Amino acid sequence: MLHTPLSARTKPISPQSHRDTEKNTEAKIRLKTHAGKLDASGLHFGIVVARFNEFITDRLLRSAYDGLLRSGAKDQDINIIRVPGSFEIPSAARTLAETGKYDAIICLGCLLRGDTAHYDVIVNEVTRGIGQSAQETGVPHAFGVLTCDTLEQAIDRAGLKMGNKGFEAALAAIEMANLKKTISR
Ligand code: DLZ
Repeated sequence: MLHTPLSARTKPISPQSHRDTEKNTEAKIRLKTHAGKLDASGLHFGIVVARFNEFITDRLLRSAYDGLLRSGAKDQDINIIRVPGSFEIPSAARTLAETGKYDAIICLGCLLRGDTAHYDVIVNEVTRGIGQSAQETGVPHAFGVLTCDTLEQAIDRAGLKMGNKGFEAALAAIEMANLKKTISR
């Protein structure tokens, strides 16, 4: 059987038509892409915040709260639940999520390696617990639990050199709450 050479089968593509195809592809991808808006108006949030390392978690809380209000959330639509330490965050987050009253839960805590025996085990447990609560309840949970080696690193992430992870968690919660509404329609 005779084979047609590849060069004879394929038409050469001009650079212009190649650029057009690329532009079309980009436009199509843009049309098909969904991302949650950063608009918190009409949404309800639960914030679960650990008291342990309160010097840090208070800063995370203030910034998360500020992020929600600046994005249009109403004061009365935000509930704050305090728990003793990060270890208690997942169970409280789950209880809140299961009420069905919240569009997203924001989890805030600070685990310091120096302070915590079995640090890695606790970090894994808190992370797994928050993820599991999110997946099993279907309510977005934002992870604002700092896991740091030193207090200095935690301070940097609670408003100093590395921004504020509480604020970032609030924005993630807003985005995911809106995304859930968009993609579950
Ligand atoms: C006990 C403890 C220790 C040693 N370190 C921390 C920490 O660095 N960050 C934190 O959020 N919590 C810590 N805790 C408290 C535990 O999370 C938990 O509250 C207690 O073990 C009671 O269950």
